Amino acid sequence: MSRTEITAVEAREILDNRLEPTLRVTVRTEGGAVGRADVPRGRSRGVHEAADLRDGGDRYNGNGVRNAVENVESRIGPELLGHSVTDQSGIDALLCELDGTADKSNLGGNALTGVSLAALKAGAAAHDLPLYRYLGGPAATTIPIPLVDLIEGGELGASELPFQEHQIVPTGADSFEEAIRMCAEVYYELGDQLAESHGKSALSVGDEGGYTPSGMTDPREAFDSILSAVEECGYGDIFELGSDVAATHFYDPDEETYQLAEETYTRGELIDFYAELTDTYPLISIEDPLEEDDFEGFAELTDRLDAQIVGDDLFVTNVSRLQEGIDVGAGDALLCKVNQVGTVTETIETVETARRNGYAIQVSERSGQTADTWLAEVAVGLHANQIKTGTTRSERIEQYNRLLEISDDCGGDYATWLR
Ligand code: 2PG
Ligand code: MG
Repeated sequence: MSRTEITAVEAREILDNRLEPTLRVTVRTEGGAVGRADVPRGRSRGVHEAADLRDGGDRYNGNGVRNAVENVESRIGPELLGHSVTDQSGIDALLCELDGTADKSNLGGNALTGVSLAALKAGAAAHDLPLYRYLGGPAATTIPIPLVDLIEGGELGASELPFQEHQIVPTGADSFEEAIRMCAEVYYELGDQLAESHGKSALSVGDEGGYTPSGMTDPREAFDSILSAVEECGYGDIFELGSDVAATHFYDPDEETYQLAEETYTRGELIDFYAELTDTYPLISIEDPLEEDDFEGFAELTDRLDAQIVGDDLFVTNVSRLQEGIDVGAGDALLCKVNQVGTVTETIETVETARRNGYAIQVSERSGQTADTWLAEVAVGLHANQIKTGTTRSERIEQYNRLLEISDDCGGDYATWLR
């Protein structure tokens, strides 16, 4: 028996930052290597994502994952025994075969994600390498630029803002450490200003740790507030702006219109609105500006605006959907979420396809996750030039803390913005 052979696959139900259940999967090898991974969960999910298997019933309002745990331990685990953790693509192919569905609804995309990531971590442990180095090789030395969500709306924040995230992007920083410090200082200053303008309740934070000022309904007001804090800190030349619009969530498919607060926009009007925003603000990244099946509209925006257009619900980290986008010129950045597609190998394939076609890579958290720091490792290991992992709350901060360590560990260079 080789030391890298899998001898046990275990799973349990744990809780994420929303106090909702998720899976923790452990893979053990003959040589004593252990890989343990927690599975994240989105709230503003795309309809084309891999299925997230939930138990239903009353327990945890239907969100229990005992069936997914059972699938890992009884249906997946026994099939993996004896396989080497170093054969990630073989393990992932077997997972897909065992599931046998296109959307991973048989065993659960969450069950597959947990096993795939735990095997990856066990592979790193078996080689006595940090995960980012095992995944990315000696060239994994770039620390991605963070897109930090300072004001939250949409499905993730208790505010009336239609856009989900209003981000700062420290493209002008010299190092990741400096970037994070300046982001933190802007965050404090913004808090002071919002408390004054919108009352102390504005300091409540959403799922990703951004502020949720009540009474703010216009994205321009959010961008103005952020820029005012940036200016007050004297960091005008460091920061640009980004947004995850998550437009599907305010799209009315019957009317084919978008509802932004009190105003109804046609698709064309919304595209014009983005053009106005990029003319007015230093807005360099717009994620999901239109509903999740509008490849054509994404292509129009990619062509028309200088800002990068990021596909999240559009691509769902799925290589076929990305290829559809590449074919028509939709988007020029990939949002990368392992659990959207379900395995590490499929994620790598999508990322490599994106890179070959000139897309930027933004590795992203989910709004529901734990303090497991595989996200930071995977971002560096996949040579991503951007990371999105929220703002305050420990499950977000731990990713920044791990990136700070990785930066020291590998003498990492801070990434450059691609366009
Ligand atoms: C998004 C994400 C994370 P969720 O839309 O990009 O920011 O939200 O994880 O809820 O899908
Ligand atoms: Mg998104």
